[in-house]
Amino acid sequence: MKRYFHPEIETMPREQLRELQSERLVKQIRHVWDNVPYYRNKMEEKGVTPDDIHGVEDLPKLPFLSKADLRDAYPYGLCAKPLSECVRIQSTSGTTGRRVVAFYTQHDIDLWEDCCARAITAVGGTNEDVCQVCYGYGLFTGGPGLNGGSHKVGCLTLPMSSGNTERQLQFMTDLGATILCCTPSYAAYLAESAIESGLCDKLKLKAGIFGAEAWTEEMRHDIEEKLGLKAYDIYGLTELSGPGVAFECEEQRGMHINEDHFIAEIIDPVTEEVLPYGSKGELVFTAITKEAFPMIRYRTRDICVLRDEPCSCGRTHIRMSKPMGRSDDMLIIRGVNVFPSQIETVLLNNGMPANYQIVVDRVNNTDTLDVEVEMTPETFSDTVAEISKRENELVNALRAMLGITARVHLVAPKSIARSEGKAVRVIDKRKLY
Ligand code: DLL
Repeated sequence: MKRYFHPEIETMPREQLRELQSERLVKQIRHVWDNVPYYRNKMEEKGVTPDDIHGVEDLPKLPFLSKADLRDAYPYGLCAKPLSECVRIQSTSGTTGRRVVAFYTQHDIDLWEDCCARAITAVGGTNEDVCQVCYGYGLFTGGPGLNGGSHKVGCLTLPMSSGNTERQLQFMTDLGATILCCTPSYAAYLAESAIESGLCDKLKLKAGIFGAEAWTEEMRHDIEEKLGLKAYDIYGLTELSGPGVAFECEEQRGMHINEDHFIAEIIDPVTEEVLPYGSKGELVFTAITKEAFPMIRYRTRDICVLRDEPCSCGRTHIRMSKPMGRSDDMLIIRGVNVFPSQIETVLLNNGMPANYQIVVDRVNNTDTLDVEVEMTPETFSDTVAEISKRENELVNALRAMLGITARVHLVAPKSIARSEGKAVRVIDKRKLY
């Protein structure tokens, strides 16, 4: 069976890989300097020019890039190719105010799909497989990325997109899907639905490629048992192309980073000092092959550990642990990126006081979002009908801002516990990290 999609690259001796990275980095820095004034300004501020960059060892000389920079430069400010050469955009699963828009040339899409093809091959995928992709298609990168990878491997691809569970199960059983790609929470939901409908013995699934949100080892075992497959993790973010930045192999112990395309560093999120492999810190990536949206030292805000110990699968690329949290306050709820500050904005814009609490939980493998808001003494005397009308207005306003539905509970004044230090705005009961 084919074990690697790109054997020479995936098993390349580390020294040679570093040389390749250095060569690509030098070229990439010249590319952004010449084509993106935003990068040039940031580099000039730090007193560094392309002449100072000779290889990977010079990476720490370069300035970091953050989500704030992306917002600053929105929409075209970080695009490094003329629009006539760009063929696609994708965007984060966030919201209006905070959306990240990433640009791709055809070459960028090709390399991204290669990364996803490596992930599919690593779980045993070949042209004999039927690959059901139930990540969302459209602006979200999950569907298009895995779809492209599946084509490259030669699988029969079922471009299902998300939702419509009954139809998913029908195609899965009728067409004999062998590989399932979706978020881990949707995989768990599909498993439960398959059990309820008595379809489990009709399933032919052998592997699942699950990512885009945090999930635990317990969840992995549960999904594996219920769907009768091996469940593999996959990591990525829109800014860097999408899924396939890193993926798990048969060892299922950490995700190999596609290091010929992405150089990974771990930093202390406060001091910004680069930490050695094995330390826990914030993951920073430099994309060394992307043409339209290069990303130099991009701070992902994901906290994790990098390990360079050899892997029994034969791949030489380093592995990252599952993300263990974030160094900002972003929540991922039903696959959508949500910042507590957005919820606060909606509440304040709708005349509510800033006394609120956000409660996130996972019930029957689906994330729930509850927002408790204190009423003012004046509104507290309203009738039940008026209060419920108010709650519905807030539900609609939150949906417009976040793109997902929250339950809103108006509660009595002063009923939310006050904190002596920082207010506890978010209670995340999911225990994912
Ligand atoms: O979630 C891309 C993706 C699609 C990855 C499909 C895997 C599968 P964004 O919407 O930009 O892109 O969200 C990126 O999601 O910074 C992490 O915080 C989180 N994330 C992604 N993969 C994982 C994972 C896609 N395997 C943000 N485990 C990232 C935990 C993940 N968190």
